[in-house]
Amino acid sequence: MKALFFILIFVVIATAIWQFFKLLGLFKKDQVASEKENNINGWLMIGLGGFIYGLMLYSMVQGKIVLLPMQSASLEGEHIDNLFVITMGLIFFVQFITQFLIYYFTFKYRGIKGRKATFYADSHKLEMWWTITPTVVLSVLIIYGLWTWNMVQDLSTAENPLFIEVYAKQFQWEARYAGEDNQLGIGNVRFIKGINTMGVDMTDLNSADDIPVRELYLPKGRKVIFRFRSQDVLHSAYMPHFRAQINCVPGMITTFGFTPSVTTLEMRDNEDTMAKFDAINELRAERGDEAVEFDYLLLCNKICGSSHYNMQMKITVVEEEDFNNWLKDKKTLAQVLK
Ligand SMILES: [Cu+2]
Repeated sequence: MKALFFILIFVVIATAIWQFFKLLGLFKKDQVASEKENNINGWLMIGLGGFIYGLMLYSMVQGKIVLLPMQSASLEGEHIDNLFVITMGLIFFVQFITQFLIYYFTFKYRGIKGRKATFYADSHKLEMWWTITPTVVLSVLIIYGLWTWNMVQDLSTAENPLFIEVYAKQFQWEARYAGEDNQLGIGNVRFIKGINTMGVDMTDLNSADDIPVRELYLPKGRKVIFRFRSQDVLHSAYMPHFRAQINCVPGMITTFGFTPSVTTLEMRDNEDTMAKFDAINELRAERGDEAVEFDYLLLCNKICGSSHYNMQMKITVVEEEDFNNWLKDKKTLAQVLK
């Protein structure tokens, strides 16, 4: 397969070089393309247009199973989905028309004997419209995007939010809950020592009751405010089902918040999710891998080194009561580090 790929690339490059020298020859001999050549090129453009549209439809059908579940698992994610659908819908609409015009006009105005190009200097009216229309449309999109982002990132108005710190390192995630006081103690890479792997400052009074964990449980319906740190290089905390992503930057704290709205069990009952998961499990079966069950995931979305692909943490969304039960027998940092 690889060899075939290299041969194909070689053939394409060789053809390009051959065509280039042929073009140089045309200049010398002052040649003009024949009627037949013009027609071939015109029809080839129509063929290319058909191929592009075909490819587009094929990708839409084939790519369906790798898309996320349609239902956002967080309240804020619904706004991000709206933004995404509107933006993509608009792009789709515009490209559909533009593509058609590009291929059709190249065909329609191909070289024909006796036909001359019209000299058309400029039209202020036309230029005004094709400047104003995209400006207005793009401004509306940008303002809508900023409004959505500001609303999603407005973490100050949340009532009784849950605070969680997520710590990124090559190549795993660690996390801690803020504990009883709901305040996270200070963390800094300089405090990393022995099993204090998140570098929590234990002289900070807020640190003692923090609860270190290796997987995340989130309560449905309560705002969760994450703060992210990184130990070594740039990572990106990506929780696709909640439509959340933000960089984890060494020496810096970034934040993101969302309200989980669908429990893991509810998502497993969702038909759309299951249809996608069945398709994925079929592919896994073909490769001899065992079937997996749907789970929310925290993934790294910045290529951060050789095991980047495997940097993930399971997230389980449960009802508030189950969440409290899960958290209550976890050891605090003071108990772990004692
Ligand atoms: Cu990473």
